[in-house]
Amino acid sequence: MKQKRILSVQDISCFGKCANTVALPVISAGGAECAVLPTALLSTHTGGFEGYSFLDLTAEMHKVLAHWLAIGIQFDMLYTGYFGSVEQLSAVKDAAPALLRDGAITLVDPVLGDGGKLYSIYDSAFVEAMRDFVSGADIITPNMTEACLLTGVPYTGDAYDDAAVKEIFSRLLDLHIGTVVITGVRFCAADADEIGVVVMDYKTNKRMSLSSPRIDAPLHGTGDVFASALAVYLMNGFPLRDALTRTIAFVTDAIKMTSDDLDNHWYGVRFEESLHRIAEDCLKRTMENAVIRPEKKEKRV
Ligand code: PXL
Repeated sequence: MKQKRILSVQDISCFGKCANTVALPVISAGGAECAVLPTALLSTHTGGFEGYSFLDLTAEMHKVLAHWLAIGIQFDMLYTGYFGSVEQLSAVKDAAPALLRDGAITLVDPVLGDGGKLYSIYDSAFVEAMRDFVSGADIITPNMTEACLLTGVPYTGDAYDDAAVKEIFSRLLDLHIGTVVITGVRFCAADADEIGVVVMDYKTNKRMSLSSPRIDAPLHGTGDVFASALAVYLMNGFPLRDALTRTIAFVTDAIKMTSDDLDNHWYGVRFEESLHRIAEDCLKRTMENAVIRPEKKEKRV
């Protein structure tokens, strides 16, 4: 069977575990090939380290894309995260049609902010450009802050708010997105404190929520671990609900591991020891598909 190939467009934070340093191992564990188009090079991520270095890679991105287009490299999925500028968004949007194989999936994690605040490197023009960038995507994975920034719905916290979620889904309708997965939503009740996702599948016009008990460990990069796992589960052909359930189980496992070691591991998710879940799930699915559908001979590309 032909191996799937994913392009991950986000930064390389050399230390700290987020963006591409998470996407590479998580996607590889799921058996897909992961290529990277780095948007910036940072000494560490921006979530808690003082004095980090930052190299904007916009100029280099143009060169990498031009080279790939010239030699005809193509992908089965475009997966994007942290961008450094509006120019980077347009460069990727313009190149996407030629970079993607027929039937390719576009997964956009519209990194903009958290806790109700826009990250300080961004401004309203960037938010507007991100709104344009997410239009037409197959799946997007904003947190509650990002969903509010994309739609102009006032942010009232991460706790599930039915009216706000309804308004967000209604305002995103015009953007022709396949599925919106709002991440990091808290479901609190007298006897429960859960965290999970609220999903709108515009193709079927169905909504669903999935959650698991919340572990109190606010960790930078959790969204990247989540989006990378979801990307590779979808790439392996898991249906949406199944992919989300397995992604949540993986992230929960990794956060549990981290929270037991928070003094040492305050800067990111200790996900490595949970990668076997993704590897096992994806290998099993590949084997099942191989048994059900004997492989046709593929042309060499
Ligand atoms: O987790 C998203 C992310 C990725 N990369 C960098 C970031 C952030 C969020 O703050 O700062 C450099």
